[in-house]
Amino acid sequence: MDPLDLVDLERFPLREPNSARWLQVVAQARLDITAIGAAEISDFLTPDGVAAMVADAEALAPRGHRSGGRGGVYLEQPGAQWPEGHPRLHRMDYGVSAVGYDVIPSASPLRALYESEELTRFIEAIIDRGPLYHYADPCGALNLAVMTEGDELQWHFDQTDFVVSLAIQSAERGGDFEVVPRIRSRADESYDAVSRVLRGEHQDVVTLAMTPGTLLIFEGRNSLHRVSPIHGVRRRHVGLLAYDTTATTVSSEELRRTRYGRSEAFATPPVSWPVS
Ligand SMILES: O=C(O)CCC(=O)C(=O)O
Ligand SMILES: [Fe+2]
Repeated sequence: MDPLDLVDLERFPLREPNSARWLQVVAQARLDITAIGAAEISDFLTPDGVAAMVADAEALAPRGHRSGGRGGVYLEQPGAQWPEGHPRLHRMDYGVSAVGYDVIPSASPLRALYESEELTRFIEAIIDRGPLYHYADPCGALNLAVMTEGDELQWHFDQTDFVVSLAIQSAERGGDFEVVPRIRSRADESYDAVSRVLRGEHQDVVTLAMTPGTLLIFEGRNSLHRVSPIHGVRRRHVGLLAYDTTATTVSSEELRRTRYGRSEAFATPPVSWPVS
């Protein structure tokens, strides 16, 4: 299977880098990132492409490791130095299941698309920060994030510069990707504005549609974001495609244990699941 066959190549000619259309799509995505910190490339996949990804995601979902509990905005342990009510101390419920790269078989269309050279070059051109590499972590390079009834992701800032996600299936209700673009900067944490969002003042919140088949390139370091609670029986599936500007970055063992339930990756993806 050639994973590029799942992409709408007329609109997004990944096989023709530097063609006029390719350059136009890249330029538009760059403008969107500059303006709002996100480029939403809708209908990146064809309808058949979406269907193939949904079937794959449903088959992979049982391989996910569920994590949940109370999570903070800054993805750090609460420090004693912050006064009561400070956003650094704020904790909210989260719940999500993550299927790690090491358990995604090479026949998976999601994996094949992630590993395609053409997609990497396309994203590299949009990000525009020099050579881009697949994230070197054996679990974290590619994830399928599966969310079911009651799951949600708390308001947070990412610890990476950008994340690339592929919307595969939406929940029946909820599961919205909500963002306050550029609420903070390197120079200004904007704690007051962050506190207002945490208190429920949502006038600056935008919801990104994430219709199935959308490729989203998102700068999450300075844009506060969350996934609202999921309702209904249909699972929400999102592929999280990780890249880095260095070839050797990996996650800590602790992060692997919390997110995937194992600190050592499988050497090859297990054929059947559960592994006996
Ligand atoms: O599932 C999503 O759409 C976003 C996930 C996210 O924000 C994250 O993994 O940091
Ligand atoms: Fe995030």
